[in-house]
Amino acid sequence: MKPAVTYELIKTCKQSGARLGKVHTPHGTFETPIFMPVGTLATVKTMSPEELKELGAEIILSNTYHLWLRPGHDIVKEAGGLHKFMNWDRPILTDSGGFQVFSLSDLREIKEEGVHFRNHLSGEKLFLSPEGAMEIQNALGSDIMMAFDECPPYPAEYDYMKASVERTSRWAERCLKGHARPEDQALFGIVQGGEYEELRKQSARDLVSLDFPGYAVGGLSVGEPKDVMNRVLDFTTPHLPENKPRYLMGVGSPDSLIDGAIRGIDMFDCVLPTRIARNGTCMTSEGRLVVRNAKYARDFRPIDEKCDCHVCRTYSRAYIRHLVKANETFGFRLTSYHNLYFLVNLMKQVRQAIMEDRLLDFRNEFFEMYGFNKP
Ligand code: PRF
Ligand code: ZN
Repeated sequence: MKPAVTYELIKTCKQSGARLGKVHTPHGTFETPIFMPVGTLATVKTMSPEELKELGAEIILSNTYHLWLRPGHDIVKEAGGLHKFMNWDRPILTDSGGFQVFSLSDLREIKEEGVHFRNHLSGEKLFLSPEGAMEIQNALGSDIMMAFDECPPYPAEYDYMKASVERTSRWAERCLKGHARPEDQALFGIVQGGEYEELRKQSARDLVSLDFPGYAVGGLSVGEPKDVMNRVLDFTTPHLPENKPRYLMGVGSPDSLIDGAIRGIDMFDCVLPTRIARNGTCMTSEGRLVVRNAKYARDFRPIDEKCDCHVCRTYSRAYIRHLVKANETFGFRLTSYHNLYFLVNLMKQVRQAIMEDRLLDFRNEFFEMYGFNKP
């Protein structure tokens, strides 16, 4: 059977090794490298699907754990699946819940069968397993489902990490067995192993032998320094097949998107642009701009003078500052829109630079402007 999701390599950047490609899904095709906005609760916070399309989003992410707790995957299924439920007809990727269980709930207990934990809303005792995560994601009907994994904290001891990687591989196999809709939903495996080269290699080898239609690199952006993340990618992506998409989970700072693409990553997601937008922080070509700041009270320029998004063409820093300070919802919609546009557009520029074999030059120019090269 042809997998529900396939990867087409268009070209490799001669200067950096980054990949330009296309991912084909049952809800359409998107070009990679790509940034995926996060819609945890079947909404990208404050944004309508129409606005997401207008700003150029091609695929969004949602969460198994949150939709399981509310409204319940049975209700989403009854609505005709997540695409219909939330009125988004482009591709959707769902995370498996593994990571959310570890980051949101306390009193969790990891067993071979799955994870026991408490509902972060009600305190009720719950259990999630590889089979459960598949059943929920099959009900949601996402184009790309993620395997149920363990994302250990950073740093973790080698022995703990080794046992965890081996369990994650066994769970991945159970996920494949439990997956009921391979004809129209693709299941991606998640490589773990922390900062340990040997364990990353082992994890990749285990998962590649199971022949998933795509692979994620998990367990990064969990508090490790940037150079550790880059080093882990350097020794992990070479173990992943060239004809399948590669997804770096939970990464969304502009520098890491560029550095990830250079290391052969095709897909990224992060709450960062929408989360910082809701406290009035904007991403701009010259670095972060905290629009709440008093110095913008009479600044009638756009958030980013180099940005051609609807917000920057229409509204001023002074107006947005006023809204954000007054806690007006519209202010958060404007900062969210701009930040998402900024990352979606950044990836467009990354793809163009790959096309022109100049991604390392683009990286240097961008880092210079964004302020990463400053002491
Ligand atoms: N596993 C899963 N989801 C994730 C991660 C992971 O390791 C991360 C790591 N940054 C973010 N989201 N399933
Ligand atoms: Zn803008």
